[in-house]
Amino acid sequence: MRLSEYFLPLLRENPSEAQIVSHRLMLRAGMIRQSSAGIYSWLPLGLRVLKRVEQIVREEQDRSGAQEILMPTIQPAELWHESGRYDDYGKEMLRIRDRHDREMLYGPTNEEQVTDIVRGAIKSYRDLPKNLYHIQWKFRDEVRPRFGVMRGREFLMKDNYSFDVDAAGAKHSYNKMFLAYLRTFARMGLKAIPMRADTGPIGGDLSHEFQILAETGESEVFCDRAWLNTDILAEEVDYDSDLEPFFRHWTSLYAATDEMHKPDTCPIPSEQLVTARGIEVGHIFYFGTKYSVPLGALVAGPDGEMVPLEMGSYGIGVSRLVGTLIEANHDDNGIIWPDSVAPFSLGLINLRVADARCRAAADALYGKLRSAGVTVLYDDRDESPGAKFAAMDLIGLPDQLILGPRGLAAGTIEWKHRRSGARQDLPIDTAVARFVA
Ligand code: 5CA
Repeated sequence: MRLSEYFLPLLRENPSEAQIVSHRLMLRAGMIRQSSAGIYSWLPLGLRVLKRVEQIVREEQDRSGAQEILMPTIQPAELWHESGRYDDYGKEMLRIRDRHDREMLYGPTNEEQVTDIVRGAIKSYRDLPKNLYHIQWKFRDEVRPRFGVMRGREFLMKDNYSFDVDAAGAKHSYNKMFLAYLRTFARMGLKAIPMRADTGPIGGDLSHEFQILAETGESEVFCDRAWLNTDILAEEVDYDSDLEPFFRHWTSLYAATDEMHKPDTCPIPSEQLVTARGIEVGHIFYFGTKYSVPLGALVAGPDGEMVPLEMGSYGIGVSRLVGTLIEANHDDNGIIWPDSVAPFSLGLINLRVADARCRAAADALYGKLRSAGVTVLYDDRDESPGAKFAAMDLIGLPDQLILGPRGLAAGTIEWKHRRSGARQDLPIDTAVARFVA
């Protein structure tokens, strides 16, 4: 993409409404614009990152055996009357009436809707287990939307729902998601600590939140100091094996959110306990028959008896992750994208567009990189070098190639690694090969 043609409305000044660094940088880097409180438009650069995050989430859901569907954003109120949650959900739910005066709502979550789909389609334990996910916009009329996409009113969530015939099967489904979540966040270079959590309006009694430790986090969390030195890698584990040992291993170190942490009964000594702030990027729940009983989602079990489905639900804040990734990866000059989610992998800067030789060499390099499949943002604008360096650092692409008349005369181009700041002159002829995966 040529920057001269790209829609990238950068802001020079820090927007006064932004209190945390990710919100500031998303606005300054032209990734989002606010539409109304807690509701945003995603501009080209921001959308590329959102799509990459979404794709990692999707790949790990698929790998776990979950199947993608797409449910609507607007739901009929009847389903929520059936489950009894229509009144419970209170002011957070955006309620709508259609032209026939039917009660509708903009979905804050989809337990009822997916249970309705499954109850009509699955009649026997032989068709279980099933795990269905979708990546869809949600609306919650939050009292205090804030911090940009971190606590929005409209936000993108990956949510999925598991259906099993009995509690043992449901726990296996829970463990699979536990594994999928550790893998998902690790692939983004994030350290998400699984913490015992409260179930709130979703219900149930087994629940974990995945928390990224960060000063700007909205949750107060408590964990064993040993977590600080524990790496969480995208482990290769067979999803069909017994996942209990894996689950036990990753829950053996103490970690709890503030609703679950009880100082009096905390199992570890106070000098071993860390109190910190966390960003909740995922939340998983096992709630058994909470929805299947009122909605009448029953299947014939192995002995022919009709039994209610055992269910769990699992959420990842896809749009929140974009802000979280910036909270975890930035410096004074701007964003530093991890390779796995970067909107482009390389920024190519032509320092002297008025110079015909520089332009020809930069154009040729741009062409070669594109043919090699490298995603490149090419700064071919007629701007000062300082403005170009600042823009490239602000948007945070992992690598930069800087071409100027002096290097060109010597047959070299400067490579700058955004994260380390390391710089090196590379021969122009072989530079492309270095960035081909
Ligand atoms: N039905 C369940 C799981 S599918 C559910 O709704 N869980 S949740 O309420 O915990 O939300 C799942 C994830 O969505 C959270 O972990 C968080 O990362 C994200 N999320 C929740 N509310 C917001 C919000 N207002 N803005 C941005 N992300 C949010």
